[in-house]
Amino acid sequence: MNHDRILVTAALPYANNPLHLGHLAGAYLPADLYVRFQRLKGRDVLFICGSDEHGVAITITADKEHVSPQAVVDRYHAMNRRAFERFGMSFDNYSRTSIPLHHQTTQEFFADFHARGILREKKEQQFYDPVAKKFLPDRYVEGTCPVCGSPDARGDQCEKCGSYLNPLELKEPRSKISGGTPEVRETTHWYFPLGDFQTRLEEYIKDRNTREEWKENVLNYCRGWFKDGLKDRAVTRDLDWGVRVPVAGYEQKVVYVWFDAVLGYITSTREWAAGKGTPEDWKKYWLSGQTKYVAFIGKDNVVFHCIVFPAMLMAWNDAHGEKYVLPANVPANEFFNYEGQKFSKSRGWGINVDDFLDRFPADPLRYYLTMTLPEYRDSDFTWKEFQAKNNNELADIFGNFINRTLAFAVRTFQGTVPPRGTLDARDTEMLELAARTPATAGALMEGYHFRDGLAEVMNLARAANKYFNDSEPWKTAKSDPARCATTINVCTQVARTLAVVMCPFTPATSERLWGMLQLTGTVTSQNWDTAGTPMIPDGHVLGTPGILVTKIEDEVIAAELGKLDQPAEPAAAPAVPAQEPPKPTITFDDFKKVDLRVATIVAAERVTKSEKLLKLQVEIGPERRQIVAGIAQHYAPEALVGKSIIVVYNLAPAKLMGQESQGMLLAASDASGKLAFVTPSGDIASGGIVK
Ligand code: B3M
Ligand code: ZN
Repeated sequence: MNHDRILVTAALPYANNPLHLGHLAGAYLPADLYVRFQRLKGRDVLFICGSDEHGVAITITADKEHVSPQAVVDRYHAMNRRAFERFGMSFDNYSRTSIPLHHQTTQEFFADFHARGILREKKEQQFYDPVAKKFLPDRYVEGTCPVCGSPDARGDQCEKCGSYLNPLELKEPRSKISGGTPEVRETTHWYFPLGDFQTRLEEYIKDRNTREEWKENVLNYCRGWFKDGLKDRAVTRDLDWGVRVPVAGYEQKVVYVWFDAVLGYITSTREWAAGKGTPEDWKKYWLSGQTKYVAFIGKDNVVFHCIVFPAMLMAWNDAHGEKYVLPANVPANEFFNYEGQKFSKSRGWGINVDDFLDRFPADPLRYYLTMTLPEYRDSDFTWKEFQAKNNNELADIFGNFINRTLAFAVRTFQGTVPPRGTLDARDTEMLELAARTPATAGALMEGYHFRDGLAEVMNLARAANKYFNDSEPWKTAKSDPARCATTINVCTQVARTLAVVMCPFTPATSERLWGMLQLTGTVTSQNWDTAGTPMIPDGHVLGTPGILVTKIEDEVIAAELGKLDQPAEPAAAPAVPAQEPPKPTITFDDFKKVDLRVATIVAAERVTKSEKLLKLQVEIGPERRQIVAGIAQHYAPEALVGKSIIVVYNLAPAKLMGQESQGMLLAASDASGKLAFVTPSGDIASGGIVK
C-alpha cells in the first residue's frame, strides 16, 4: 500500500505531573523522530497529542492540593505543553480532554455503543459514603491493609507493602471524602464486551504484524492478554470529574478515563481541522483506508492501544459506512530510569524536562536520548554518559567536522565554496557514502530503529572527519590548490547532507548549520532522499561560522551529580543485609545438580485469593512453563512481561494455592524486606545455561 498519508499519535500525558526525561524516552522523542523524518520524506504527516485530563490521577492530585481538578489540569497542561515545545516536539496539535469538543466525541461513541446494545449493564458491590451520598471509586477508600496491617492502605493498593487490593478487602475502611465508614451497596456499571472482539483482535494484530514487524515486547503483552482471555471491562466510574455518561439514570457517573483518553486523539485531530478552517479535514486521516496510523506509547499503555482502542474502533466501524483506521503499528518503548532507579516524583528522584532545559539546550538531550532509547530493554539516564555523548560524539565528531570545514573555507577561500575540480578515488568514496546515507539511515527510521538510524548518520560524520584528515587540505592549500579546493567543496556538500539527515535528531542545530551554510529556505523544508546529492554551486557564499555544539564541562556534571546525594526527602535507613548463618560447604558436584536456566517471562497474572503469588508463563528456549512465585507484593504483573529471569529448571513440580508450578524463580532479598528477582546482566537468550 502506498502510505503517503501518515497519522502519528503520541500517548496523552496525564495533566497532573510535570514531564520528566523518562516520558521523553518512552514515547515522545521516538514519535517526533519518526514524524520529522517522514516530513523530510515528503509525506503528508499529521502529528497529534494533548493532555489527558480526566480520571482519579487528576482528582486525587486536586484533593491533595485542595484545588479543583480544572485548576490542576490547567496548570499542568500549560506546563507540559511548554516543556514539549522547548524540547522541540513538532506536534501539529496539542489538545486537551477537558474541552467540550472532546466530551462530544466521547459521548458520541458511548451513546452509539449504548444505543446499539453493545454495552452491558452489570450489578456489583461497592462502597458507598452515606454522608457524601456517593459511591466511592477504589482510590477513595482507605483503611487497614489486610496483608501488612498498615493503617493507610488505599483501596487499590497498599503503598507500604505494595499489595494490590480490592477496596472491599480493607479492614476498617473509611471514606476519603467524609472520613466516615462507608457501607457496601449494590450499584451498576456499564461494561464494554472486550471478550467478544478477541478473535478479531488476534487476527488484526497478526495481519498488521505481517505488513511490518511489530516489536516483540508489544506482541508478548498482547499474547499474554489473549491467553488469559479478554474480559468485559467497566467503562463507567463513580466520579464527578470526567465525561458524563450520556444514558438516563447515569447522571451521577462519568465515562472511564481510558475510554475517553484514546478518543482524545480523534478530538485533537478534529480540533486541528477546525482551527485551520477546514473542519472536515480530520476525516482524511481517521476515516480513510489510505492512512497509515502509528501510535507511539510507553509499554505500560500497550493493552489500551493494541486491544481496547482497536476494539472500540471495530465496534464503531461495524455499524458505520465511514470506517476508522486502526493502528498499523504501536511502537512501545520499555522504561527509562534515572541513574539506576525509577523516576519518582514522591521520592524526588529524577529530573523534569523544564528543569533540564533551563540548564542545557534540547539538542544534546535529544542526541543522547536517541542513542540510549529503551527500544528493546529498560535503559538509564546517567549524567556522565550524557556528557560523554555530547562531548565525544555530537561535538567532537559532528560539530568538529562542520567547524573545521567552515573555518577552512573562511581562511583559505574568503568564505566561499571553492570549485570542485576532478574527483579522485577518496573524493568519490566520500560523496558516495553521503549519497547512500539517506537510504540506509532512512530504512532504519522507517522500521522505528531510531538509535541505529542515528548511528548510521553519525558514521557519515565520522567518515567526513577522516576524509578531511586524510585529504590534508592544510598541505594541499600550498602544494595543489585545485586539490584543496575540491576537498573543501566535497566537505561543504557533506556538511549540507549532514544538516538534513541530522535534522530529525537535532533540529535546532541543523537549522543553525543551515544558516552557517547560508542556504535558501529552511532545513525542515528539504528532501531526505536527495540530501546526499551535491547541490551547492561553486562560488556559493557561506555565512558566518560559529561553534555548532558546545562542550559540557566536568564541573557542570559534577554539580548535577552532587544534587543526587541530597534527596528531596529524608531517605529511609539503609537496609542491613540479612545476617543468616552460612550454610554448610558443598562440593562443585553438589552445585552441578542444580540446573539453572535463563527464562523470559511472557505473561504474568495474580493468583486469585493470594496476596503473595504471581503466576508466570515463561519461555525457556523452545519450551513453555508455568511458574508460581511469591513476588506479588514486589512486582506488578504487567511490569514483568519481557523480563529475563533465572529459574531452577530441574526442581520437582509443586502445587501452590492450587496452581501448578514447574520450577522456581531466583530472587534476592535483604533485611528491609526488599526483594528483587535475579536477571542476567547482559543479553542472554532464553534457555541459556547458568553455571
Ligand atoms: N494518560 C497514561 C500515561 O500518561 C495515559 C495515556 C493516555 S493515551 C490515550 O501514561
Ligand atoms: Zn500492606
